[in-house]
Amino acid sequence: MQTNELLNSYFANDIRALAKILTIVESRGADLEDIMSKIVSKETNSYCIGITGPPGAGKSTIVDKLTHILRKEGSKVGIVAIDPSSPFSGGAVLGDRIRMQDHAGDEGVFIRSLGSRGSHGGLSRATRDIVRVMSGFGFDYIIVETVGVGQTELDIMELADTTAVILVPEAGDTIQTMKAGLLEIADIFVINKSDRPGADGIRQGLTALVEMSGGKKWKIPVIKTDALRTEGIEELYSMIMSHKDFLENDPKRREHKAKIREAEVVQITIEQFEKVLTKKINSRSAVATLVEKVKVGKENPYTAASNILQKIIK
Ligand SMILES: Nc1nc2c(ncn2[C@@H]2O[C@H](COP(=O)(O)OP(=O)(O)OP(=O)(O)O)[C@@H](O)[C@H]2O)c(=O)[nH]1
Ligand SMILES: [Mg+2]
Repeated sequence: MQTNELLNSYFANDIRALAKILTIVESRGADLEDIMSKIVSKETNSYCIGITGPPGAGKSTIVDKLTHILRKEGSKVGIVAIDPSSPFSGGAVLGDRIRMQDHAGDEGVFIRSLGSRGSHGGLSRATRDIVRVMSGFGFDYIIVETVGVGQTELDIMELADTTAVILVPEAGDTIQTMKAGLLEIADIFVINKSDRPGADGIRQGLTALVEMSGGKKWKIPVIKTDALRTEGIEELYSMIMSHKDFLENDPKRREHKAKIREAEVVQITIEQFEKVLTKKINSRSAVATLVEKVKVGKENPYTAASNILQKIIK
């Protein structure tokens, strides 16, 4: 299908066109810039919710239950499940698909899994674009589920408007070692699996952590859930809505968004430059000669690389 045709179908709300565009986004395909620039120039109103936390904390179960509430409110929901440790797109997160089969056949819910393989090392870039493509398609809420509490999540979570960090009663050590990091990421703390012992202790610990950090306009709420039995999910939903209201009135939000856009344009430029450069390296015969020399051991790769760069810049 031609790019234009594909975009027309996408804008006409064809779910297959959406899926195809997402595949191009994941593989950072040739038409990426063209497609993205047309999609991004359309104003949208969608709200991005980040759900992050250690493996098996119950993130997918929470996403599933939240989706039910959002659907009842009449909102359309796009879900992106990211597993950076998975070499296969949609492999390790297959469980998510099964768990969320509940929503199969519901046109108001669209689920996409993303492993590290499809994204060519640019997981946060691919995720950002996937969220854009979903929001251009008209989903009111886009939920991004990501595993772990670390740097990748920080990157990815920058694009979420509201981020909930999901912990479990056994997470005492994680909280101790991750204090500052957790506070930086979380807009809401969730202690899931609160049917198990220790939930109240963790809750006190987290509340103390929030109190100590003090002085912020948004005080991070700490809530308990039992996602399996759908307990506390309504509260989580209402906390997300409170944070959404808070952001709408927060002047700092615009500054924050501006900073993200700034970082983004640099990222995109580098990515495009890399593509141009790769093309040139592969197409020039003078470069090929140099590469050939390296291959047979007549030149070292460092000197060759410097020479290649010189040739291309000229
Ligand atoms: N006891 C209990 N089990 C739960 C709860 N929430 C989820 N689980 C179970 O915990 C397991 C993991 O749940 P998931 O929702 O897949 O967790 P996840 O965080 O998405 O897992 P990964 O994506 O693999 O990191 C499943 O067997 C769930 O049924 C809860 O509140 N209490
Ligand atoms: Mg999951």
